[in-house]
Amino acid sequence: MTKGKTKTPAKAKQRKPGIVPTVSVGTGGEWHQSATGDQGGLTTNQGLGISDNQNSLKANPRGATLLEDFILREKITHFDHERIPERIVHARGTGVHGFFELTKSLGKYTTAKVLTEVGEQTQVFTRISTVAGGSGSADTPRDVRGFAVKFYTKEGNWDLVGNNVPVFFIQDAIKFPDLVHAIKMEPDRGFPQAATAHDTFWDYISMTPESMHMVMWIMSDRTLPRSLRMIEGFGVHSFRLLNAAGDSTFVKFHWRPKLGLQATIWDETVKIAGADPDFHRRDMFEAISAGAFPEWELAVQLFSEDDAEAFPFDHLDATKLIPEELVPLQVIGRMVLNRWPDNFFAETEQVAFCPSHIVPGMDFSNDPLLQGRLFSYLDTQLSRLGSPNFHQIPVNAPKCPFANHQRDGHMQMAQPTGRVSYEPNTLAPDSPREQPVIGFHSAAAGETGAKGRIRAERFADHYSQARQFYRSQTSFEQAHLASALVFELSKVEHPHIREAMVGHLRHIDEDLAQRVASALGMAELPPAPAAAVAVQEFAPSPALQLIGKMKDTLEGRVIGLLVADGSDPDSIDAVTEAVIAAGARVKMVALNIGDAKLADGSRLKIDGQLAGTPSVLFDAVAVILSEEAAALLSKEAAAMDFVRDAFGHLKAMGVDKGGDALLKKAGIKPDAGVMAIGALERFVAAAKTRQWQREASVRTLA
Ligand code: HDE
Repeated sequence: MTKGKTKTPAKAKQRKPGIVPTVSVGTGGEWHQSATGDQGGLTTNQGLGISDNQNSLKANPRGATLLEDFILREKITHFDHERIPERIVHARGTGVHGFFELTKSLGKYTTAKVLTEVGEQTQVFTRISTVAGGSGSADTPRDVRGFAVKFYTKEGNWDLVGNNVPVFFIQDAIKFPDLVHAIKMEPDRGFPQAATAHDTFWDYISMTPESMHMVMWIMSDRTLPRSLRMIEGFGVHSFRLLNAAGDSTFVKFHWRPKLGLQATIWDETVKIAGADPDFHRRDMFEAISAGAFPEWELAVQLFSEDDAEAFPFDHLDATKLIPEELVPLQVIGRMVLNRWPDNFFAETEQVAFCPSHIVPGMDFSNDPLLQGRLFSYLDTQLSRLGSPNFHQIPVNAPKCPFANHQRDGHMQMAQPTGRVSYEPNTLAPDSPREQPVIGFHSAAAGETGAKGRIRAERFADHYSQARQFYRSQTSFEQAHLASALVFELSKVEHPHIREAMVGHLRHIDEDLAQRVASALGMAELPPAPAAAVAVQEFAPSPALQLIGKMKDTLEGRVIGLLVADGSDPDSIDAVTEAVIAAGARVKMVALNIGDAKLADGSRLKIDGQLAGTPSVLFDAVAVILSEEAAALLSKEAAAMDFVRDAFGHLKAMGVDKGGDALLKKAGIKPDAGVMAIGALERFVAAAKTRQWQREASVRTLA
């Protein structure tokens, strides 16, 4: 038998020892050897060879450090300035390179080559982020995920800067600073970090009825992704496509993960934050290193101005979505992420996305949120990256030629030649000129009506799609959503805020309001606020479920095997083989790291020590133990937690006799999701999903 079949992630690309990269100024990120130091030697930023990198210059062996030590000062000064301002939102992110391949031409609707040249591969850089927390916060708070893709097209960079939720909190950009201030740490106390469960957030939301649809999404399991590889992405706003005749069609963009959607259970999420704050980043890193490249389909919803008129909502309102049942999705391509950045700071931190980066054949809609974003991103990059030349940073630079007469500024890396820096000119016939035919054109959209600080009338319906979302969910998802509201509102100190929120819920669904009110200990339902317009009854949309979008696969999943000295090698082998054949990875967990000595005397490599490798890190578990080991582990709190949590988090569990004994000690009453290790097919099938029916037996949900 083969032991320890765990696929160890391939070693990340490493530079040869001894070849020390030095500066990269003006070289587009290529490293080169020092000019004056020894070959491959350490130098200052001026190329001066460094003779001693361990001792600063002292007046005598026990004397003061001298101000003269310019080498020490250069090194410390550079270090002191290593951080740049983090993003005010979306500070915590994971970035990966890859490509986009078009599979269906949209030539009828657009001239954009990235959407018309079937088979063409366009390089991309994708950054997936949380919104609320700082750059050092954990990966797994309840939060929307940003989903930003930079396409380096032949016609310039196109940034599709979306989220993993198709709607947003507000309808107008002027509200964004207030919304973000309300979400972030409260300014007097500096907490909570990366959490909406506090007074200022819910105070603001309770005063903002347009947020109610988004509230349904963020309280659903969509904001607890199992992996960044298992989330959808949405462009959120309507954009326009323009064809050669100048005709315009509205478009919404959707990313759909090949691995399907998968979420964690709230209690599990909380524990993951402690067990591995980098859970999502590590998962992506390991997947890329192992060659398991995540993939998404790009799909579009296309519709005309007339179609839009007939919708029972306004598509320019970012708190609304267009149900897939109303305008079906057309898959037009795929994105594969296949290369981890060489350097986190240079690429993931310095990448600058701007929704204003579009290419000829595309245009914006009048969505007032999008219109504000068109200003905000360029502005924020200027303060974050400190210079109008941020487009020269390799990760931001277009991969097609680009040229204009913009000059100078902080950190100018290019060295333009010649005496002409203006257009038109007669002095430099080869200098860049306007491109009237293939250059960017805006849609010739007519604008009428009086100027004013106005909200379109049809934006006033705040509850209909919130109701549609809630009523489209399975009963399990509804219970999670109701319980999430209870958790969040229970952290709110001011009763009037809780009551105002429950009042809003009454417009969405009386039963939901009642469930939340009861769990919050309210004697009676608070009054509902006046709604601006009557709530419309929309047909349920199953596409809004997360459970409905899970896939029947084990790919991308990790199964944990709890083993010990004396475990049965054949059982370990059988589970490992079945699980790997189904596309998952396996990790061995034992009381101690190193090797376990199995019943036949062979040795098995252990991947994780029990105390640091709880079952929350796995999608399903198998417990394979000798009876002596089971007795020993029953005195080990981490082992008890391992099985109790796996059970409580609705995971499939495979057990042998010893495993079964451990479960008994832990007080677990086995159900259909707990099976003898021999029932491999059943185990693999159950590991693909959660044991939803078990939930009522392990948790009181609202
Ligand atoms: Fe952003 N948003 N946003 N946003 N956003 C930023 O730009 C802003 C909104 C989104 O991985 C900032 O570079 C305004 C919606 C993503 O680097 C900033 C408004 C959607 C990222 C900014 C919105 C997004 C950002 C902060 C309301 C989904 C991370 C740092 C009008 C469609 C990109 C930065 C990355 C980042 C402004 C609302 C997505 C401040 C004013 C809606 C994925 O410019």
